[in-house]
Amino acid sequence: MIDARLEEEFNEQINKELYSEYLYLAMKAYFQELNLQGFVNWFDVQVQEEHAHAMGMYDYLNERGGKVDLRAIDKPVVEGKTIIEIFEQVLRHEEFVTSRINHLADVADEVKDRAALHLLDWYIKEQVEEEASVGGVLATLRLIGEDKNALLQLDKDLAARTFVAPVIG
Ligand code: OFO
Repeated sequence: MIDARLEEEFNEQINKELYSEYLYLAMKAYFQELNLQGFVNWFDVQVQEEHAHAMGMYDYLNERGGKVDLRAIDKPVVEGKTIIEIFEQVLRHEEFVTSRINHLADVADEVKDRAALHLLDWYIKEQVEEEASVGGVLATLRLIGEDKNALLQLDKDLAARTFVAPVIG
């Protein structure tokens, strides 16, 4: 049986992961308007990954005899007005999620839940990858500046990203 405090933290994090899915869906729409299909694809993969992250915790709560308690998902706010600003927001968001996952691991540590810590190790590694992947796109965007041809080349590169269902835990 899972500790009640940890159960609450997992439920809150399921909500944050579903919010991430929603936020990236909103950003995908921004790139659809610009007809940058590689960026659309990049966000589409991001959307699917966030859904998988939420479901990993959902399944885990069920497995551990916890109760899944779904909450309202906030309206996603795309703050950026330019492509770079959008990716800066993505990076800030991922850093926030990393801090949330670290907090969950702290709680799991406090209640001595080793199984949860093992699961959260996967999420900790995933966040390192997420931040690196977003940081990589952001660095390229900064190099590109106003060069439209280079932007179209990046769009082509991002079209190659594919979703691979993660094996969580
Ligand atoms: Fe779920 O990793 Fe992004 O938010």
